[in-house]
Amino acid sequence: MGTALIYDEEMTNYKLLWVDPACKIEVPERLTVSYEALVESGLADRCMSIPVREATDADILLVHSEDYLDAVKTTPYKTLEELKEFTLQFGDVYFHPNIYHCAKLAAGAALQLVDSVLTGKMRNGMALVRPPGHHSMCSAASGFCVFNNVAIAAKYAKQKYGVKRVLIVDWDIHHGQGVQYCFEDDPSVLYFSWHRYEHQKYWPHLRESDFDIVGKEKGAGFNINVPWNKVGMQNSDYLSVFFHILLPVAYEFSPDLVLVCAGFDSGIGDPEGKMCATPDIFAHLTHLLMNLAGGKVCAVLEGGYNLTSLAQSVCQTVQTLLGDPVPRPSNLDGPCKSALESLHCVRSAHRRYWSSIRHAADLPSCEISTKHIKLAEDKLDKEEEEKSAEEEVWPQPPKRVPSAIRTAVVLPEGVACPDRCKCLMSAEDPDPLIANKFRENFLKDADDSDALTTLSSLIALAERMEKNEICSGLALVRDISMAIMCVIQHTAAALSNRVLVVCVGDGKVPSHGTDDGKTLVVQFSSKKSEEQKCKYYIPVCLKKGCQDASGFMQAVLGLLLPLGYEYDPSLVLLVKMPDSGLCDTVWKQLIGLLQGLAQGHTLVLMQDVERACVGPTASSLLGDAAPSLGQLHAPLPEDVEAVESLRHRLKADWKLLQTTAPETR
Ligand code: X5A
Ligand code: ZN
Repeated sequence: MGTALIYDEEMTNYKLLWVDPACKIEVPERLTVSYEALVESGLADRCMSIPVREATDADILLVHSEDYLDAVKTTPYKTLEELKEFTLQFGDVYFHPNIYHCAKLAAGAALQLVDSVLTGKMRNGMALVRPPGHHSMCSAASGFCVFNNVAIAAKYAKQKYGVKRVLIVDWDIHHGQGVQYCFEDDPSVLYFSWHRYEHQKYWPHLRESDFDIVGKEKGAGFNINVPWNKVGMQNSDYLSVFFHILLPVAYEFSPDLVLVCAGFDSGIGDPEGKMCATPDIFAHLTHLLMNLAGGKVCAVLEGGYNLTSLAQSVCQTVQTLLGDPVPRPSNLDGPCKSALESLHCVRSAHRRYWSSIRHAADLPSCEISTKHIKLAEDKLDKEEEEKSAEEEVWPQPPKRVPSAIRTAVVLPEGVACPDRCKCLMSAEDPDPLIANKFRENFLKDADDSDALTTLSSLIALAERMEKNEICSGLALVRDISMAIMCVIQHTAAALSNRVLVVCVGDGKVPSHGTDDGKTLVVQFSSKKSEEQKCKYYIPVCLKKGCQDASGFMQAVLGLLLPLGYEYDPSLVLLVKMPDSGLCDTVWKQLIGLLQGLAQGHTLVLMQDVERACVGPTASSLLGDAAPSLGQLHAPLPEDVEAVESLRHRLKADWKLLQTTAPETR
C-alpha cells in the first residue's frame, strides 16, 4: 500500500490578471516548483499518481450554497472588468476565466485522494492543488480560495464511506475560518488550526479565530484554535502544541481519517506567515499524525508563498508519507514565551472538553488572555521588522537517504525471521577481541557461547545502525540487563552519541551513562523506583503499569516525546520487560511514535520468551501504521498526578515539557 500523489498541470492555468498587492503572491509557479521538486528528488516516481477529477455540483453543494455555486459558474464567461467587479464582494481573492475549472479540479483532487485512501487502495497521500480551499465559506470566496477542498472532502468521507470521526489538522499559517464555520456545531469533525493572529491584527482579523472559540452546541470542544500572537515561531513552538494539545486530544478523539490543510506558509521564509520553522518540521508534523486513523492521512495543499521553502516542505511531507525515516529534529531550544501563553490559553479553554488535558491549569483570573495587548511590547516588535521574510536564509534540508536494510533481527534458533526483515544471527565465531571483552565485562558464565553469539550479533547490529546500513533492529535475548549494558556501553562510547533508553515494564534498568547525559532513561512501570532521581533518569510510575492505554499514552505524548525530541538521541533503545502488560496495539503506537527520533534508529530488546511479539514489533519497525487505539477514556487520577509531578520536576531542565509561560515579575 503506497502513497498517492494527485496533481494536474491544468491547475496552473489561471493567474491574477490585474494589480492587487494582496493577491500577487498566489502564483501558478507555487504548483510547478512543488511538483518539479518532487520529480527531481525522485519522490514523485515513488508515489502512485492518481488522476484528478472535477468535483460535481453535488460534491460542491456538500459545503457551498447553490447561489454561490451558480455565481461562480458564471465567472468563465465574464470580461476582465466583470471579473474584477465580481471579486470585489470578497476579501483577498481573485477570479479568472479558468479558475472555476481549476477549483472543481482542486476539490475533485481532494476527493480522489479520499477515495484512494478509504477504499484501501492507498495508505495515504498528498494532493497538490490550486486554488486552495480553507478560507472559502458556504457562500463566499476568500483568501485565494474558491471551494473548500478539505471541508468538502470531510463531508464526502462521512457521506460516502460512513466515516464516523474526521480530524482536520490545519497547519497553514492562516486560520481556515471556512472550515471552522462549516463544522462548528459538528462533533464528528475535529478541526484544529494554528494561525498567525497577533491579537486580531493579522488577516482575516476575526474575533472567532481566538482560542476561546471552541465550537457550538454539540460541537463544543471540537474546534481548536491556536492563535500565534507573535511572528517568528520556531520548530519548538510547533512541536509543543502538537505534544501538549493536538496529539493528546487527537488520540482521545480517535479519528477514522486525518485530513491535513497542508499550507506551508507556516514555514521559514514565507512573506505571509513570517514564521521561522524549518522545512524539516513538516516531516515531524506529518510523522506524528501517521499513527492516527490507522495511518489514513490525506494532505491537501493550501498556502505557501516562498517558492523555495514551499518546495522543500512539500518534499519533506511526501517523503514522510512514503515512510522514509524522518531527519533528526533540529533547533529545539524550547517554546518562546508568547507560544507558551497561547498554549496555556488553549489548554485552559479546552480542558472541560477533553479528559487528556483536564489537569491543565485554569487561566489566572487576571488572564494572560491573548485579547489583552501589551502596547509597549508591540511597538518593539514593529521595529524588529527590518528585513523581509523572503530574504531569510536557511540550510537546505539534508538528503534523507534510507538505509539499505530497513529492519534487521537477531533471534534465537527456532524463531522464524519475520517477512521483510533481515536476519542477522551470525554462525561464525565473533571477533576474538570483542569476545574477550564480553567475557570480562558481561558474561556471568564465560563459556556461555549462546550468550556470546547473541551479544556480538547485537553489537554488530548496533554498529551497522550507527553506520546507517540498517535503520532499525530487534533482538530477543535471554538476559535483558546484560544486553542493555552492552549496547549502551558500546554506543555511548562514541563521542557524539546519545542513547534514549525507553523501558517498558518493571525490573531494574542499568543506569549507566545517566550521570553524564550520554543516556537518558525513561522507564514505565507500576513500581515506585528507589533509583536516585536526576535529569537523565526518569521513572514513570503508573498505577496499572502499562496496562491502561489512556494513562500510558498520556505519559508517552506529554512526557516521553517532548523529552525525546529535546534530548535528540542518536539511538533509541526500546526495551520490553517480560510481563510489561502492554498490549500489542499500544506497543505499536509507542514504536511508531519513537520512529520520529534518531532518524528512525530504534533497537528493540525483548526477552527470548516474547516470541509472539516479534511479528508485531517488526511490522512497526518496518513503518507500518499502528492500528487505532479507539477512543480513550479518562486516564486514572493517580497516573495524571504521576505524570504531572514529573513534568513539574523536570520542566526547568527540559523546556519542551513546559505548558505555561513563566511568570514575569
Ligand atoms: C490559502 C492561503 C492566504 C490568504 C492571505 C490573504 N490564503 N491576505 O494561504
Ligand atoms: Zn495560508
